[in-house]
Amino acid sequence: MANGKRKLKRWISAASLGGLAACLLAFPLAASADGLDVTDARMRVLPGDMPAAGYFRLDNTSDKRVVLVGAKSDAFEKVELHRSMNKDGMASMESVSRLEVAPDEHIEFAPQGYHLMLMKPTGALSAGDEVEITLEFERHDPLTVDFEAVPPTSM
Ligand SMILES: [Cu+2]
Repeated sequence: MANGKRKLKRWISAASLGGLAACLLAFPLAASADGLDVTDARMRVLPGDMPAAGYFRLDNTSDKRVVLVGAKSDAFEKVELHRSMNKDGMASMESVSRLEVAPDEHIEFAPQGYHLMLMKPTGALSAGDEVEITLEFERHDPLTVDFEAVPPTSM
């Protein structure tokens, strides 16, 4: 049931772009809307209640600056934008309130850098699951992306 709904949603978003683009969009775990492309969306899941980390690449193909300001998901009670850093040899992370992407630029959320901190999962997650996460922007419609859950070792 849930799976059927997800497939339908993906079909609709692909169909809205029409023609050849629809074929290209049939690749899983990619989403596009109005000058934004998200690819390689994946999420490292850890056992139990530990937070998961979400990674992806966001391309701004529009001629305007876009600003990522947050994310949310029904699968987690809390989602924050974070950046990992190394201070005096100590690994730490800080939360990021906004992240600008200039036209024709991209940002990469990847291990040791920017990540979505996905806290308090509302249900059990395991590798292979697909979870919808909605990215939120300043002055741009939100974009919902399927993230694939992967084990920590596959990053
Ligand atoms: Cu974090």
